[in-house]
Amino acid sequence: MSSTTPDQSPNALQQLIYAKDGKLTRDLLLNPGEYGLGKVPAKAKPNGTTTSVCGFCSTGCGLELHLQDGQAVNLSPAVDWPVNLGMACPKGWESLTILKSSDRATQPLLKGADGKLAPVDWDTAMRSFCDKFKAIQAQYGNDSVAFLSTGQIATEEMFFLGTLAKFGMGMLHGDGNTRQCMATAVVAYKEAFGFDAPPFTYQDFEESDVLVFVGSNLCIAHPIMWERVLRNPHNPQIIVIDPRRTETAVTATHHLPLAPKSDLTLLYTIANILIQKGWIDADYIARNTTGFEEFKASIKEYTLAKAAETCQLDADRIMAVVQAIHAGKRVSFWWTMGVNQSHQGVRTAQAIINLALMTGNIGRPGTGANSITGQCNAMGSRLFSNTTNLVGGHDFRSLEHREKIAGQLDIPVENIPTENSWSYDRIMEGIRAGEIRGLWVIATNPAHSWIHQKEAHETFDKLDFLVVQDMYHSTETAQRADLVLPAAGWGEKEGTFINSERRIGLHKKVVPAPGQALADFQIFRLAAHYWGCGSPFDQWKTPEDVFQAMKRCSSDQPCDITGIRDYRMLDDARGIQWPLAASESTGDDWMPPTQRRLFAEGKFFHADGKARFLFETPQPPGEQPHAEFPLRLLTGRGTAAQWHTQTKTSKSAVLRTLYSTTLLVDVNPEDAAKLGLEPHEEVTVESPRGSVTARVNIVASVLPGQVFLPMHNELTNRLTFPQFDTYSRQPSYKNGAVRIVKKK
Ligand SMILES: Nc1nc2c(c(=O)[nH]1)N[C@H]1C(S)=C(S)[C@@H](COP(=O)(O)OP(=O)(O)OC[C@H]3O[C@@H](n4cnc5c(=O)[nH]c(N)nc54)[C@H](O)[C@@H]3O)O[C@H]1N2
Ligand SMILES: Nc1nc2c(c(=O)[nH]1)N[C@H]1C(S)=C(S)[C@@H](COP(=O)(O)OP(=O)(O)OC[C@H]3O[C@@H](n4cnc5c(=O)[nH]c(N)nc54)[C@H](O)[C@@H]3O)O[C@H]1N2
Ligand code: SF4
Ligand SMILES: [Mo]
Repeated sequence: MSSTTPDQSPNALQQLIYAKDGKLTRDLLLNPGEYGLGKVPAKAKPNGTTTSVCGFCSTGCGLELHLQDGQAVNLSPAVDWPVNLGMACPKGWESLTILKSSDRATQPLLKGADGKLAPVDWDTAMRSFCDKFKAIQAQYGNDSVAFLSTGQIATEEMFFLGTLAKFGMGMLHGDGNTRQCMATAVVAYKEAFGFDAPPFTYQDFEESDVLVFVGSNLCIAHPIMWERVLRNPHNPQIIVIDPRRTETAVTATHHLPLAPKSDLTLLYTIANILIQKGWIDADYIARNTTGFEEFKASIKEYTLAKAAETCQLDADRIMAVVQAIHAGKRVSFWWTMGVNQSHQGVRTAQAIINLALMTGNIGRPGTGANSITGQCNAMGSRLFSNTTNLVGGHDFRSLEHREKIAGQLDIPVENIPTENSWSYDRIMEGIRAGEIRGLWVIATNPAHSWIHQKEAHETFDKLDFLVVQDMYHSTETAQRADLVLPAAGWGEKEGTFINSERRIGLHKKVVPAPGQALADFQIFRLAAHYWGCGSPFDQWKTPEDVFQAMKRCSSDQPCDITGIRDYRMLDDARGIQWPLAASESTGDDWMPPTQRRLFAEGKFFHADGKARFLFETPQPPGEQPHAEFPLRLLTGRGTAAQWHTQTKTSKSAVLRTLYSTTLLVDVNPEDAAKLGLEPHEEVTVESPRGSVTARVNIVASVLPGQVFLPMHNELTNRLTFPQFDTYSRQPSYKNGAVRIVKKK
C-alpha cells in the first residue's frame, strides 16, 4: 500500500466525483454493473419486480420490490423467501416511505467559525476530513482518532471501513453499536464453542417441541420469527423467562417473571435439578464437552428453595419448567437483550449454553443454544467489521492470522495492528481523558443510544473533531458534529447483510439517493482516495469486489464463505447460510441446502473439538433500588413499529399511528396506588443521573417495584446506570434505580 500524497489533480478528482459537465454525479462513483447502482438489477424488468433483504432487524425478511421505469414504487413481502415465507412486519412494509423525509442529509455539512453547520461540496468535506484527522494524528499520535461503526450497513461497507481505518489510516481503536447489543453473545460463544457461531436455522422455531426464551420479547422485536413459532405444528411448550409479562409472555405456556438480574441463579438451579434427577445426556457430555464435573460441583448448592427466594418465583412453576425441558425431545433455547445487556451477561448466556449441552439439545433439528441478533447486519459486523476481531473471525494478536490477512489483501503485514481495539466504553473514557480527539461515527446514534446520556453528551463535546455519517442530519449525534457526511440508506445502495441464522442476503439499489447523498461504500472510497491509501482500496470499485475480498479472508475459518460464487448465486438462492466452503460445491450451478445448522457431528471449534462448560458465582448488579430511588428501571423495545432512536420509523405516518408519541412509563397498579398516580398523569422519573418527564401507563405487565421505559425516546438513557459486563464490556441497559415524582 502506498501512503504517498493522494493524487488530487483535477483530473483524478474529476474522474472520481465529477462528471464531464462539472456537476456532481453518482454515475462515475457508482460504477454501474450488473447490480450496479442506477441500473435495474439483473433479471428484473424495468416494470417488474426484484427482491431485497429488509434493512431493519436481524430477521432478514425478503421483500419484493415493485418497479416502475426501473425504480421501486412499492413493495410486498417475498413469498418464496425461506425466512419470512410471505410475511413482513410494519417496519418492513414501510421501508421505502422512510427514505422520503425532509431531514434527509442531502449534502455535506461543515461547522464554520460561527459554530454552525453549513453546506459544502464533497471535495471540501473530504479535504477537511483528512486534514483534521491527519493533524490530530500528527500532534497526538495515530491512536488519537477512532471510529464507531454499526450493524446496519452492508458487510462490504463494514469491511471497507474497518480495513481502511485500521490498515490504511493507521487507527487502532474502532468499535461499534454491536457492543451495545451482541458483544456478550460473541464472547459467550467464543469461550464455549471456540468461535462466534450461532448454530441454528429458523426452521428450528417450527421443529422444537419446547422453546425457551430468556430475556427476549420476540413478538415485538422479531415479529416474523415469532410468526415462525406460531407455525410450529408440534403444539410446543413455550417458556418465557422475563421479569415483564410481555406480549411474548402472555402467549407462553410457562412464564417465569423472575426478579431482574437473577437469571444466573435460576439457570444454575434448573441445571442442578436436571443433574440431580439424572435428566441429562451423559453420553453427549462425555463425547463432546469439557468442564462438566467442575460445573456440576459448583452448582450443587442451587436448590429449588433458594432459587424461589432469590428469583422471587413460585417453586412449583420453576419445577414445571424443569420438567418441560426434560420431557422435550427437541428443546431449543433462545436469548436476546434481557441476557446480553446485564452485568453478568456472558456467564448468563453460557448458563443457557450449558443447559443445551448437558441435555444434548444441540446440532439436531429444533434444538440449540441460540442467540438472536438485533440489527439487520449485526452478524456481519461480528465477523467482518475489523473491530473486535480481525476480519473473518481472526485474531489481531496472532502473527499467523495477520500474515494470512495481509497476504489475502496484498498489504504489508506491518499495517495490521497487533492488539485489539479498545471497547466502546473505553473509547468513551479515552475521549474524556483527552487520549481520543477525533471520532468518526457511522450509522449509529450514540448521543441517544449510549448509556448514561449526560456523561455521553459531555464526552462528545470534548472532541476536537466529530464526523457523523448518517442518512439524516437531524440525529442527536449529527447535531453535535463538526462534519456531517450524507449517506444513502437501504434501497439506495447495494450489498449484503447476514441475519440471525447466519444467512447472507443481498439488498439492492432500487431508488436514487436524495441530493448529493452517497452510499457509505462510495464515501469510504472517497476517504481512501483523499487520504492517499492506494492499494487495495483503489481496486475495490464495487461492493461485489469487496465481497470477493471478504470471501478470501474467510477461507478455512468456521465462517468460510468461499463457496458462494457471487451476488448472482446469493440472489438466486434467496440467501445462503455460512459456512459454505468452496470444497462443498459440486459444480458451477450447485446450490446449497436451504436450512443448515451447526454442530450436527458434535464437533466444536476449540482445538480439542469440544464445547466448554463455563460458570461463575452470581453477583448483584452495581445499583439496586434503595430508600431514595425505590424502583427498578427496565428498558427495551416498545412496539414493533419503532426502531431504536427513531430516526427512521418516526418518518412514516403509518408507523406513527402504531405507537404512543408521548413517553409512557409502565407502572404496576400496586405502585400506582401507593404513589397516588392516575392513568396518563404527567410525572418525572428520576434516577441519580437525571430525570425525564413521562406519562403514567398503569399496567400489570410490570411487577410491583419495577418500571419500564422504551429505549426509543431520547430521554430514557438519561436515567440508565453505566455498568458493563466484565468480559464483553456490553452495557447493562436493563437495570438502574429510579423514583417517580408527582408534578405539583
Ligand atoms: N420493533 C423493534 N424491533 C427490534 C428493534 C427495535 O428497536 N424495534 N431492535 C433490534 C435490536 S438491535 C435488538 S438487539 C433486538 C432486541 O430484542 P429483545 O432483546 O427481545 O428486546 P428488549 O425489549 O430490548 O429486551 C427483551 C426483554 O428483556 C427483558 N429483561 C430485562 N431485564 C431482564 C432480566 O434481568 N432477565 C431477563 N430474563 N429478561 C430481562 C425485558 O423485560 C424485555 O422484555 O430487537 C431487534 N428488533
Ligand atoms: N436504554 C437502552 N438503550 C439501548 C438499548 C436498550 O435496550 N435500552 N439497546 C441498545 C441496542 S441493542 C442497540 S443495537 C443500540 C442501537 O443504537 P443506535 O445504533 O444508536 O440506533 P439507531 O437508531 O439504529 O442508529 C442508527 C443510525 O444510523 C443511521 N443509518 C441508517 N441506515 C444508514 C446507512 O445505511 N448509512 C448510514 N451512514 N447511516 C444509516 C440512522 O439514521 C441512525 O441515525 O441501542 C442500544 N441502546
Ligand atoms: S421482522 Fe425485521 S426483517 Fe422482517 S420485515 Fe420486520 S423489520 Fe424487516
Ligand atoms: Mo441491538
